[in-house]
Amino acid sequence: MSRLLLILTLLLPAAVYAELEFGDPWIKNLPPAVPVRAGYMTIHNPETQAVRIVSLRSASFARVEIHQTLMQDGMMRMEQIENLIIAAGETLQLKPGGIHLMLMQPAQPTRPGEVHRITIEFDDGSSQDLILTVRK
Ligand SMILES: [Cu+2]
Repeated sequence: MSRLLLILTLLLPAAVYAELEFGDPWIKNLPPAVPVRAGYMTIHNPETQAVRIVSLRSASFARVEIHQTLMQDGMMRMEQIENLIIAAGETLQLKPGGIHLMLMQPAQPTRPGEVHRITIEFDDGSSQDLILTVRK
């Protein structure tokens, strides 16, 4: 009996730890000549503890980063957020002109209607998958 319990425990996915809720995750489509895409959504942390995102990856893009858009001396520029912390109960808006996912070098030209999977990795070693839909 205890052996069975141990096996069951080992089979549990690590992603059980942090379960973020994603609202309306989407990617803004751009012509094939443009080497990056931006991803937007709301992220809600329903847990009683803060979660820290340390990296993102996708088979669809060479690199995935979290960026923040800043105005500096009247110029728009983007800065990478290395560790995005979402407080307990917090809902974060990723939107044009603010925080966004930066999806670099698509493996294939993106098309409206298709979906892409991104894996989010947390500081405790767990991960969670996210599906984004490409829109015009
Ligand atoms: Cu960016």
